[in-house]
Amino acid sequence: MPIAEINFDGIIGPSHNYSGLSLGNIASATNKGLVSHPRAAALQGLEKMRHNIRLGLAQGLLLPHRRPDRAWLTKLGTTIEHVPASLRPAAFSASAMWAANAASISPAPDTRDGRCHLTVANLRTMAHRSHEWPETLAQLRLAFAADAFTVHPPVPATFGDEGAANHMRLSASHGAPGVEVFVYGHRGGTYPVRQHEEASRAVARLHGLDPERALFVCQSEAAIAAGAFHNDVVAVANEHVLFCHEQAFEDRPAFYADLKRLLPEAEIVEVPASAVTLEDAIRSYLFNAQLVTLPDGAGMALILPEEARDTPSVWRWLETMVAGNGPIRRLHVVDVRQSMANGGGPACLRLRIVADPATVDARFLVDEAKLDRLAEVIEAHWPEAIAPNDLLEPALWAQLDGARAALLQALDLAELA
Ligand code: SUG
Repeated sequence: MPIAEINFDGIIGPSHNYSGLSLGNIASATNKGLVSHPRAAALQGLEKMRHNIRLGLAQGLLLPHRRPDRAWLTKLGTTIEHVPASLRPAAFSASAMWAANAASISPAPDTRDGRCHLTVANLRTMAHRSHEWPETLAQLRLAFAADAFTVHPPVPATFGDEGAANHMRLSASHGAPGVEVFVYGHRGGTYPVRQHEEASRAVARLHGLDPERALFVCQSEAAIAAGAFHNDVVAVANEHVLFCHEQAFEDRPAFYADLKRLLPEAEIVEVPASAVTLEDAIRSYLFNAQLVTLPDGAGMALILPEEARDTPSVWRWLETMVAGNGPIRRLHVVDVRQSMANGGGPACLRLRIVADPATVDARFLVDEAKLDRLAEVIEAHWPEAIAPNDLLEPALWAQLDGARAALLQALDLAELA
């Protein structure tokens, strides 16, 4: 089978909760302390996958991580029974669901050795995400064990790396050599910068990219300060199309000129601030859409969160766009409200890998029948609701352990136990 885009969605874990852990992520801060609905959340995630399978797209999955993370607490000199309140939510976070932060990917056509390279993100800036990488590494080493891939451990934690959420690839087609764009931050107003330039440059070297075809672009301070804690909150790319907000990058004329020089067929669909403010873009997650190429020459489509349709300036702009003659032809809306309430839209939930699906461990690929089986596991084992104080309850810890065991069994992935 030829090289294709495969989206690996993170299954939303049974400990999904709203703890307000991410400074600079406005939804996370706003919804701190609300009651979450892990079962509904995970089912929303499955329905997004089903939606995309029905569009004819290849679909994979990544698993929720073991929560509470007792091994991490051991390293911090404590246990789940004695953990201080300041650390407890971080030990329970289901944040591995946002698979766009799992790793950075350079597909085979871009690399010196002709392999697809993956570097696991260290996610060092946020405590609750800094302990994702060991299990992400274990899963990726299993899923991408074939010779077609090289899976790298994270770059040293001195330099923050948040994976594919700060990386875009543009190419004439998925199988053609691409231009890889690494977006880092220098300043974020009062908010932290999560992607460090040195981490991005290290990933490009590790992947064996042609230095002439890798661009390093600074995210605008205004975007980070307005709540775009990752570049994928203000920009997304697919094949030859870059879809972005006017204020996404610090020096956009230089970036656009470099891109056009390296990929003359690049089309930049820029949304002006006069039509959609940064605030509306961030509130609606307009750019956290999945921009996909539809099979059978039907052009490109945006898979958007419902919040984009609910935001008048955004929906007006989108309807005008698809009525015109641009490369993005269709709009699809999905309900991922439980994830959105923590600042994770459709694109956050997926890690995009361009590869031959036949080279991936089939246990990490999904079809509708597998989604049906997963829905049964989720219905039976995921908590209906989690309120902040529930994290103190041993009955919840036991339910989380049971949910994980049932999922691993359903996916035949006992190696991860
Ligand atoms: O890292 N939210 C995640 C959202 C990640 C979105 N991913 C991309 N943009 N690709 C984050 O800020 C909130 C968890 C909490 O507050 O309980 C959280 O981690």
